[in-house]
Amino acid sequence: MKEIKERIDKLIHQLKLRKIDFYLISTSDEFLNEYPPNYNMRLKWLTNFSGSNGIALISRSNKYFFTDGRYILQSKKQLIKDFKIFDSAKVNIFSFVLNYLKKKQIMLDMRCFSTNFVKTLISKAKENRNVIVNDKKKLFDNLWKDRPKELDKKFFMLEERFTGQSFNEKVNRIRPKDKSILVISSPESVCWLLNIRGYDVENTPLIFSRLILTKQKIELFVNKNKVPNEFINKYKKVLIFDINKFETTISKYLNKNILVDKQISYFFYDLLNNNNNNVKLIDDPCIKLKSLKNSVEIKYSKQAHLNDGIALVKFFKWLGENYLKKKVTEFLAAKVLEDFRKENKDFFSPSFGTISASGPNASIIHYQPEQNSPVIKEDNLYLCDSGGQYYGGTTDVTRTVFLGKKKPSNIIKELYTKVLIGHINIATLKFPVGTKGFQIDSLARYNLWNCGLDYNHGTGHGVGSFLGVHEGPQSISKNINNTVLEPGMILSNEPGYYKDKMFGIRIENLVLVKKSSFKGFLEFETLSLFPYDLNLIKSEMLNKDQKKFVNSYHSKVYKSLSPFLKKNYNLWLKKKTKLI
Ligand SMILES: [Mn+2]
Repeated sequence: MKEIKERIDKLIHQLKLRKIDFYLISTSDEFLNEYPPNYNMRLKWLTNFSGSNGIALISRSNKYFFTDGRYILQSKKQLIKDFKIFDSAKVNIFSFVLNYLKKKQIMLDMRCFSTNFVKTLISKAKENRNVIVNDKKKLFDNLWKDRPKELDKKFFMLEERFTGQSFNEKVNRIRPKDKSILVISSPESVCWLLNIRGYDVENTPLIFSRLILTKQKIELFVNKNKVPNEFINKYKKVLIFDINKFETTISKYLNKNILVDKQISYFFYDLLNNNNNNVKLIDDPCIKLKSLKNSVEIKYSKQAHLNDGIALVKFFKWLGENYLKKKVTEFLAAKVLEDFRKENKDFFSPSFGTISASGPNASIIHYQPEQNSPVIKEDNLYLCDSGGQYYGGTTDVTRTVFLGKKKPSNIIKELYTKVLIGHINIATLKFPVGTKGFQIDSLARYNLWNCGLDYNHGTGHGVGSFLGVHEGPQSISKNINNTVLEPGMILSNEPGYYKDKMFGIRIENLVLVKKSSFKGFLEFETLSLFPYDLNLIKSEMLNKDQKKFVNSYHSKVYKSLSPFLKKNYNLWLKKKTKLI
């Protein structure tokens, strides 16, 4: 912690020299991804906060931190005591600046914040004559002396048998038909569009890149050392530039019609918005298209879920048999699970850092065990939220199990069953075409709400095809999101319940939106394949249809996985999927 204090003090010293009151810094980098690489984890380096969503606002006398419900407990643990922490659902950075700051100079690196963010911040700041200043001279980056280096590992091309759509087809769907210039700033969109994947981010096969598309030209901006010869030979129409040329290229545009995605960093938007250009902020057209999985992507997603189910059976059987005999730490459990996933030849990497949490640690929604993590304890709940990137598909699955010789308490069983009912409400729902995710979110919370309980995270997020484990535009959440749920979208279904410092329960499957047999209605097909914990289900709380769902899901799990498992695993799985 001494190191952290010194870093913050150095930053404050620099602010003083420049007569700046506050420095604003967040978890995102210039590519605005949820998970930046270690060499861009500025907030973590400065504050020790390792979560995926946080904003710090730092002055000589005050330190504020904003994060969402998933990370409140974690930030309290990781940050130095001087920070005052806010749940951004209640006080976010914008309302804070508006209500609590007056005539302050606030500096931030405008490369690392979206256009929307900076525009909103500037407008809120103005009201009390606060001024937003760009960290042009990289004051912050200059403080970070021992910054890790970027790796130059070559990217690779995904064959059409995995993507179901060629790069040409995709480009033709979004390319401007007139003289406009379309600027795609999101690396995820570029990877989807070009059917390429790489190694720039841990757990997501991303390549840091940008793309410019006109009626005639396709210009790719990427670290040239990462481009394989195969790509140069096959994609002859793509002009390749070094990623550093992006800034100079767009700053040269003059009198152009430019379409650019809303999510571009403010710094680049500002460059475009010069020289008499007509800049229109649009929804990145790739985002919607990539959310609608084609039949090939669905096929590979199902294959990935089958692979994943096999690994989960091996893992949970191993865990049940070993946690008493050996000292199994949360960290070791995560490692063993990863090793079982690795047995599959199509496994690429985990899809995020495994949340392997025993007892009270599971109440930290995005807890990640470190090497010195505690041993998994007996007669406790154990929560494991993990996923895999497989060639062609991405998975994300959570199971909460009771480990112990005693029986779980009645109250734990009741809470687990309430969470399960919410999960089943989503899994079995039929809903009219045109329904948006936020309109069904309360169905997952209904049983908890009626007891005055809730969970502090969304019910469902979109999931990519061998790409981001969190992707838009769809979601199931309390937050209003006007994206309509459409056939082909994949989402998570993950209600939970958490008791601070005591335990955590979450049940998560991925679901695919598809047409229902009722005309004009849609429904979900559950993709994940692993049983719920029968020891934790209070079956008298389930109605006939809910019991039927559990039984038919469990029989599907057994039927799907058993042909690929040896006899001892099947005996175990049979017990775990017996009728209730
Ligand atoms: Mn999830």
